[in-house]
Amino acid sequence: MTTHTISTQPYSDQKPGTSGLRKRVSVFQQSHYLENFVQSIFDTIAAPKGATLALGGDGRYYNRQAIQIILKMAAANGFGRVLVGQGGILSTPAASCVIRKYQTFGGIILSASHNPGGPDGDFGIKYNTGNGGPAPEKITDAIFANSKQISSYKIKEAPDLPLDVLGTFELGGMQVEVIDSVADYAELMASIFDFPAIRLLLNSGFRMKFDAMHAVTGPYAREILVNRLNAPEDSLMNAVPLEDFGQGHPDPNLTYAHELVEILYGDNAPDFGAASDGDGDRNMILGEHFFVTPSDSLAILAANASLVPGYAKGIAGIARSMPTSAAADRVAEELGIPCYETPTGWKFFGNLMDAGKVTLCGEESFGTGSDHVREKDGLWAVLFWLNILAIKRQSVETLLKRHWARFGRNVYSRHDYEGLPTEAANGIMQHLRASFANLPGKAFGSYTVKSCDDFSYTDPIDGSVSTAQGIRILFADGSRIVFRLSGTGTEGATLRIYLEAFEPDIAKHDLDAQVALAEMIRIALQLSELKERTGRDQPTVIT
Ligand code: G16
Repeated sequence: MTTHTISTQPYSDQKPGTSGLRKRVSVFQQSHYLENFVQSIFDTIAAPKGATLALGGDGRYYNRQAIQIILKMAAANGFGRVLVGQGGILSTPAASCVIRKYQTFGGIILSASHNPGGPDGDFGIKYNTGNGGPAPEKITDAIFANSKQISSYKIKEAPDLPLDVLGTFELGGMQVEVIDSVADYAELMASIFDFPAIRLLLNSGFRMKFDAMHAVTGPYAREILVNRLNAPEDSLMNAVPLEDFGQGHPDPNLTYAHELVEILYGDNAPDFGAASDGDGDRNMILGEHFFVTPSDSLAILAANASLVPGYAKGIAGIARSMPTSAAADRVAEELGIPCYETPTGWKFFGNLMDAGKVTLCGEESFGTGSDHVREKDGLWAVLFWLNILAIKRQSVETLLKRHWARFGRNVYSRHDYEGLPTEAANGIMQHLRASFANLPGKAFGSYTVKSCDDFSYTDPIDGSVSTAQGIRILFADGSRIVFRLSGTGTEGATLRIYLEAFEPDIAKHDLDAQVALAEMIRIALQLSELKERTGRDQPTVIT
């Protein structure tokens, strides 16, 4: 098979964001666009000849075409073997599992996560290193640098491979192994959780609904929840993956997973509800008429980890992203283990996990996970919750209320303003930075500013420094407001406002978060001049 070296021109916009390169499908369909980025990855990682790569995606529109192109480029660039998920499918945590289990050199994951799909939707690509985790910034920066000076890429001339059939194929001297997308992951879950206890729970009148949102977790949930744990088939909804996610927005939150939310808040609601996103790494947890914030979810998992066989020996530490509430910190303190605060992005947890410093990690953006892989993991979180409920036999609400009674409640909410003009959003951040000098000591209603900064992080393992990771306004009573621009959107800018107040008083734990945080919400709007600068004062999404 002939290897072609194709001349190309660089694109200037291939800078990976919070999690890889995410763009509209039409952007990826531009001539050589995908190829340029893939070649930039290969040039950056300089894998030894004959190395093994893992490859798979969330099955969204353009996944199949992209997989075929990447296979031909991998062969032309000297890879010896590629493990590819059947039909080109691997959820993000399953890809991380495959990379680790088969010790591949690294992996390429095709996903724009929770962003909508289809011809008018988004596509994405990212590289994960041999530990199974997203490439750290020094690699993504180098990929971007290479993408700006690329002049050619290499590709084999070969027919497309039949990826729906399990088996091994040859592509220009490279082996392509089409593997079962679900089996390795399901085995890993069975090795961590108390499946017999969960099976008993699911067969004792406990009712659950899992919403796969027409995305990648459908087959994983069917194999694990229905086939292995005997959950009734109607425990699953939207479990057949579609290239356009049924034209939905596969983001498991109160706004976009409204179908599930209506069931859990409706009459005769099930005991437990959960949803996962486009690529299976996010999760939302609901009880009967009850929403668990992702920050609280991390704290609950940490506090109850000893009930899960895989963590029964104890957890080494916890890490959370900076905007995530400090609920987990309180648990860590009681357990006598460290709690690390990192910038937003799962890639920042990798070093801590590799060094054995943390076992559980979590983010307010509906991500929780552990060192079983190096990605956040939606179904893992669902199984963790089921394992806890199977042992404790309490409702989700009771579990939370008892947790708050013991640790206090970090009342928390995130307000997203999506689709803002980029200039206006940058203007808000600049304005906030410019007010740092005047804010400390100033009183706003019952809150007084203690300090403010732009969060920066020095990785304790490799010493790398990441600056400008979000603006923090810290108040004297421990409450805080964080302002940050999203790094995963593809249209305009999204401003995220994270609000947190600590409430030790059990009598106030029943208050709705929006009510409890009403004054802070007003302060956030005042400090940011959001309405004056954008004309908006109502968020598009509240979580
Ligand atoms: C990605 C990252 C997460 C991050 C999230 C939100 O999630 O993997 O670590 O917390 O984006 O990022 P932002 O606030 O910049 O939009 P996913 O699920 O999209 O891969």
